[in-house]
Amino acid sequence: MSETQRDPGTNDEKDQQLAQHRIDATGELTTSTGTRVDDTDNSLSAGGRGPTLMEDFHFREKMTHFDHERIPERVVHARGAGAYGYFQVYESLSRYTRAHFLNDPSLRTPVFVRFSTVAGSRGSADTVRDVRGFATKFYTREGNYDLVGNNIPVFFIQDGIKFPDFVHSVKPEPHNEIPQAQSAHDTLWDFVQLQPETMHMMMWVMSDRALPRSYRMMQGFGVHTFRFVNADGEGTFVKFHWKPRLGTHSLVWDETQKIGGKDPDYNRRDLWDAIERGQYPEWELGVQIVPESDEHRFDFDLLDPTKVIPEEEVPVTPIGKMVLNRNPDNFFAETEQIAFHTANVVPGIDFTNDPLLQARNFSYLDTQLIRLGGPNFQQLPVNRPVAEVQDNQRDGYGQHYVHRGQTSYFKNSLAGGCPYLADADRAYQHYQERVDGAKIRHRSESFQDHYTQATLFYNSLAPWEQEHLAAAFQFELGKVGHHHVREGVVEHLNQVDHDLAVKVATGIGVRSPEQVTTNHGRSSPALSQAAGFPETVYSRQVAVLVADGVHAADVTSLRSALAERGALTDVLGPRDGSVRADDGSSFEVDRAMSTVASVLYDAVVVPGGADNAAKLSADGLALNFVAEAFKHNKPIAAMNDGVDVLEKAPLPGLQMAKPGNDVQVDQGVITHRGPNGEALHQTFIEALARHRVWEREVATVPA
Ligand code: HDE
Repeated sequence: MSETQRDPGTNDEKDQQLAQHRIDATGELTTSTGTRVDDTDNSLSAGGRGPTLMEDFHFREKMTHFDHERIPERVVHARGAGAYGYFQVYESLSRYTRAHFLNDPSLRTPVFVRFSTVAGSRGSADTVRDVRGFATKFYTREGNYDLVGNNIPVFFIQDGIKFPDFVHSVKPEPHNEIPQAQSAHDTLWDFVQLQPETMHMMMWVMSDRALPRSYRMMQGFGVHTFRFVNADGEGTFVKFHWKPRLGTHSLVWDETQKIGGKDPDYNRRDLWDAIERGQYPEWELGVQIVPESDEHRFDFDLLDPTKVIPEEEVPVTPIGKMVLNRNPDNFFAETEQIAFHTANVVPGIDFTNDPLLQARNFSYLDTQLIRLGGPNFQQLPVNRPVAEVQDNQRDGYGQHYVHRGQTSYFKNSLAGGCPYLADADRAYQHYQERVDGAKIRHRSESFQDHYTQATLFYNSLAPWEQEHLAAAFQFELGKVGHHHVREGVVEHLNQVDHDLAVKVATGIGVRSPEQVTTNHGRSSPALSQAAGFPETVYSRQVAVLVADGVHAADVTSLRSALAERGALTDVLGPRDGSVRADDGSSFEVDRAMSTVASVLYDAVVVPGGADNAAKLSADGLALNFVAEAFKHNKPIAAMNDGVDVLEKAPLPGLQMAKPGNDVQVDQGVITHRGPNGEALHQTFIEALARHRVWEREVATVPA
């Protein structure tokens, strides 16, 4: 987006600060030291066919810089995409926290958010089965605050000392570096079967949560219990939740695998395009507040990051909203070089003794020292706070500040004592928690229940979500070569839910276990993605299949009905350019069908026109398009002769409209034969707003 197209709301303090660092390509080519260059295609050589000369400083500089262009990728969360925006609190939270950005509802705090997958490397596909990172840097006036969360509210392990073991097990195996960005392999599942604290998280990772339709349709969670501290020094436990305005939605497994090939940048592109279109993604930040006096009220430990606080027990209170409204100018400079750290906190936000959080408070700075090449990475434009920085840190690689004066120590008398100590009421004050205990290596007894909440999660899912989860376990364990590992996981599943364990065991060819426990039967409806989301078609993508002879009015009227609600249509033709409409006019297409696929759309429509239908019915690509959309539970609509195309596609025997029928709906396939093509708009739009048609029987569809 050019400077002039920027949303005026983005011209915030961070944007202004970044403006000083932006460079546009203009004028004459120079070396990095500013000497003008008039030939960058031929190196300096002794004669036309002779050796290249050492003296060619332009060649050497160009090549040397190129040779050093790469930095280490993140050891986890290497693949990501990010954007700028703002956060605004609804009402002052001063009762709980003194954080200035959470006290002033008139303030828009600039943010940068980076979404990521965990296991894959920087160039891996977006739509793999994985947790998604959801990291937010708030550039507050009191310093940077980072909320480094995920789209799943629990974690694999309880103590950070297990993190290297866990990551080694999920990453590609070390002998052959296979598989890339996949959890379906022996070492991960071996880790799981030997470390039962992973079970709750594995249930989430095998659920549809690990296949988000869009970063814009994903929840975010701080995971740990954090602490708010108010101006009187009183602490309150807090869990953070991001809730997307568009609801929480997922892809289906077969679809994600195909997108991995058709468009590996699917989630990254979706975020970028939505922001470029001005359809700014939004989330509401909510908190679960737990008074300190309730610390031991729950049947789990608040410090255990493998547990949620069910929303039915402690509701999530919305406290503010975040809007992402500006794409970065340069991926490397901003999205790659941004450095998040759980220990970047501001007064009023503090930690708890969650052993995973404590470990993170060490790891992020440590890893960034090598990833970003030394101790001055906070000076990189994307990382610079908007708050004033005055420290006595000096020198080091890549020092950008020109510190003036004689002193870089505290106390001093030579610089008037500057920088001097801040007043206590402006400075960060660590929460004065009393701690007392012997030095031991021992996991607390209160961390020992690994199954109750795994069962709670499973019980909370809709039947189709449970089916997807069981299929995911079968798929993943089906890729595990070691039989004892498969059996080990089934033993743990048996502790979660016996029927689930039997189902998975049958699918992967291991002996079904004896029932050892009874499912407790409790559920937490808020954990399901099945209901409770806003039904909207805003920013949804609809494919319209056309060929010569299309009844153009069917397309234009649908397109305007969808556009009114913020949905997008792509008219897909047999070739780029245009097709001939049934009234002889020329009708423009957006893309050639062969360059896209049904997996890149939320729904598909076949408009009327006799020739159109005849051509599409004879086109395997079009028939596969429809069948695949059906297989992936997407709404499908057809008008008049367009219904013939659906009848030719390999779909199960569906009820479709006959001439003169009203709108016919069968398993989310909406058809209409009659003079008024608009008759089905409303039904189609409602189906699209519900995201998918989960009750469909898709097993027999060959796609
Ligand atoms: Fe991270 N994690 N993590 N993590 N994490 C990193 O930091 C780590 C954990 C999360 O977009 C690394 O700069 C340890 C939980 C996100 O740049 C590293 C432990 C949660 C991102 C690191 C955890 C996260 C990271 C890699 C267990 C969700 C990407 C590069 C004690 C609440 C941030 C880097 C971005 C990145 C360590 C567990 C989220 C190595 C040791 C739990 C979103 O420092």
